[in-house]
Amino acid sequence: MKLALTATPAAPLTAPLLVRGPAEEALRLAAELGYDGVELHLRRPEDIDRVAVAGLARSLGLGIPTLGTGMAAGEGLTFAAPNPEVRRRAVARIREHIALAAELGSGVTVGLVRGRLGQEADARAAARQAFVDCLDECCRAAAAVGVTLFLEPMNRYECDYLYTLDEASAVIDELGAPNLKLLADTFHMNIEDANLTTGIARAGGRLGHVHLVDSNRWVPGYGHLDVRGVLQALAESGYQGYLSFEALPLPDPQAAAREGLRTVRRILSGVGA
Ligand code: LER
Ligand code: MN
Repeated sequence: MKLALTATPAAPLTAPLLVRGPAEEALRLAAELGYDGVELHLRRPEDIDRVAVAGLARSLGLGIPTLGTGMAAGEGLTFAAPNPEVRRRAVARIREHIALAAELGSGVTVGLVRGRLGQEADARAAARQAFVDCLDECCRAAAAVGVTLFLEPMNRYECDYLYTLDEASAVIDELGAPNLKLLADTFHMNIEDANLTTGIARAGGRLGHVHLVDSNRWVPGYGHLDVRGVLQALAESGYQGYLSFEALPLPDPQAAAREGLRTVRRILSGVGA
């Protein structure tokens, strides 16, 4: 398994991301510390100099496993929005990220951008269908340029559907798109999934990306997550992708990036992965 830190040119301090500032600086820090990649969270693709970032990542031997897209939801752009024009703009935004991902060799995350279904039963059903249709359109656009989308279950305090790996797996199976994979975030799983290790085992080959983060949303090693159990389950499921530290920059960004890497590398070697 490979390790990535998370970085953003612009996101609120409360967002669980390690490094803030120009993407090039995050790439240099990742290379210096010994990471394999950097997961970038962008409001829109123009937030970075795509040619410079692609060239620097290549020259440093770093991957960019996925582009985080949640900031679109902060602008009100979501797949489940009742207004079709808003949904069209949400899909257009994700398609911009897909085009960038094709250049960077990365995937694209579908997390907060899926939006909320609301309380009323009929409206919920319509909003869920709108979400599935938008996701299907994005899967087709991504497949045309060889990009994978990662669908991320999230906890009940941040969204109102698709909380567990099982629920997101059902959507993946419903769409049947080979380029739609599951993003398992251990912070959300710790709240919603009844059992992390059996949840990972059931997700199996659908797993495409992992946000490895402790119970308190700090990097692994600072909370009470059974990091070894999770890594063992991932290894047993045959997972070979990235573990991204989508964590709060605490006690400070450098220490979090350094200590998280040290902890997880040590445990990985202990489980033979
Ligand atoms: C996004 O990856 C995520 O985990 C959400 O909770 C957004 O903060
Ligand atoms: Mn996450």
